[in-house]
Amino acid sequence: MGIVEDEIKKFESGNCAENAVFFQAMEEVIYSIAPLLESDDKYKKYAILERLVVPDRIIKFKVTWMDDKQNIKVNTGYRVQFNNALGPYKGGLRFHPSVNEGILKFLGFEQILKNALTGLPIGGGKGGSDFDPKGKSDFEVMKFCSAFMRELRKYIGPRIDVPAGDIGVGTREIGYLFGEYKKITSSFEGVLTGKPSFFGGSLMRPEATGYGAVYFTQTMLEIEAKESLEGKVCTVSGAGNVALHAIEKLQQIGAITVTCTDSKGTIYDSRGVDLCLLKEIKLEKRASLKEYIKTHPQAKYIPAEEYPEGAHAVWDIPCYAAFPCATQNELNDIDARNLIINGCVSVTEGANMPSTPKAINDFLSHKICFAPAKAANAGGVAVSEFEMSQNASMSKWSFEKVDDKLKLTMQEICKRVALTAKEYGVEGNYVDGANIAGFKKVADAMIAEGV
Ligand code: NDP
Ligand code: 2IT
Repeated sequence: MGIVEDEIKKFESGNCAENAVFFQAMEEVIYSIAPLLESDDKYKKYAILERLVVPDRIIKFKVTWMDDKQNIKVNTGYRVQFNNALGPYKGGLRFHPSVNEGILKFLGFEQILKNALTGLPIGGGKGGSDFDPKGKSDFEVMKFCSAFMRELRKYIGPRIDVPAGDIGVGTREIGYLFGEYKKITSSFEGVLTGKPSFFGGSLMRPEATGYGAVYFTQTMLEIEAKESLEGKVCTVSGAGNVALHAIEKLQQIGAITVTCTDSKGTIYDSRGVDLCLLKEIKLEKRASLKEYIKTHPQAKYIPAEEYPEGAHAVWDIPCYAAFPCATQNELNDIDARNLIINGCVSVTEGANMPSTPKAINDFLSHKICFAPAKAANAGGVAVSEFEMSQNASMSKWSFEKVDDKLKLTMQEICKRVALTAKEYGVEGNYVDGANIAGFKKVADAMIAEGV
């Protein structure tokens, strides 16, 4: 039995349906780092893998709140404090009805290696709730956030654990969470990132993940001697924080972005999507993408259920570069084949683990430039760390300063990942490069810190 099978077997007993996405994330890392484990027995000696795949702690709590009709509601809240070898636990909060321990373990595990790749002093964690902000009034969201923070605040702190946003948690939610923390503790401190910029939030945090994914892609295409994104057709999935800002940056550099999606359907606008309208629909009205065609009848709206089972309309539209920016496993092997047949050259994961393992294998075997999430979407957490820095020194950086630092960080991550892949004999494989580079950094810290 090879080292990969040996390692995977150790964890098999925990592989239940709820943990499927966590195992998917973990198996990918084990496959990638096998050459490292084989070449240096210190990782085995210090049982790094066994220690890395088990969170330091999982906090689970009840959240009771009252809706606008005075009905009492109960949700479950979580914080997975995964690993703090490199710095305080750091990672987002997700509010979505699908949230469970398995999803948060997958996200927390990815976050450890992602944060390591940034080169900044941050560990990995993730949290959230099965609360669904969709269709709730501002007051209901506020009441939920207050109740959530009344429990969460016992476990977090600027040097302990610093949550931020993710799906369903944006500037509005972080504002309410921060307000409650401050009321309880009387302490105005950087305990959350992604705060509104007029009270402690970093400029450019909302833009950071999407912009960062584009900066990463530009560097990757340069390293791989491919044509740049200027003037090229791009497809993007999602219509939330990451997707909208990826579209924004792509438009700024002269690419033509023709799609976006939400959970109900896809917009295809061959003239390039109207970003102002999208922001109005998704950020202000919090409505369905279907509204887009009222203003732009030339565009197509494809409802999710009308597309053949097993494939996604957005990945069947010819493009030079694709940016999956919605959610996990939204791009499968059928989608990958459609992209490849249609001449796609580059795929960048703005979302966390949007491509299935089979899709990734197809991309790699067809020499598509493939930028994995933990490297390509690290711009969000990097600017979160910049926000922690600003809060700790009571300072405020300009938009230009943050943007310059973000660009540099993404370029450095990309180069390090490419170099690591080359060093380990898998040149051009950014998946292995990212996993090896991230793992090494955390593992070496764990060894140096003792058991
Ligand atoms: P948002 O909540 O702002 O937007 C999420 C988007 O994805 C929405 O358009 C939503 O559609 C769609 N979506 C969510 N779940 C599903 C689903 N099950 N099926 C289809 N579509 C879905 O989240 P973000 O933009 O912040 O996050 C998107 C991805 O990026 C996630 O994977 C997140 O983990 C990752 N990420 C986010 C970072 C950040 O800084 N925010 C940083 C790094 C990664 P609808 O509106 O219909 O719900
Ligand atoms: O997945 C992610 O990197 C995030 N949701 C952002 C985490 C953060 O702490 O900014």
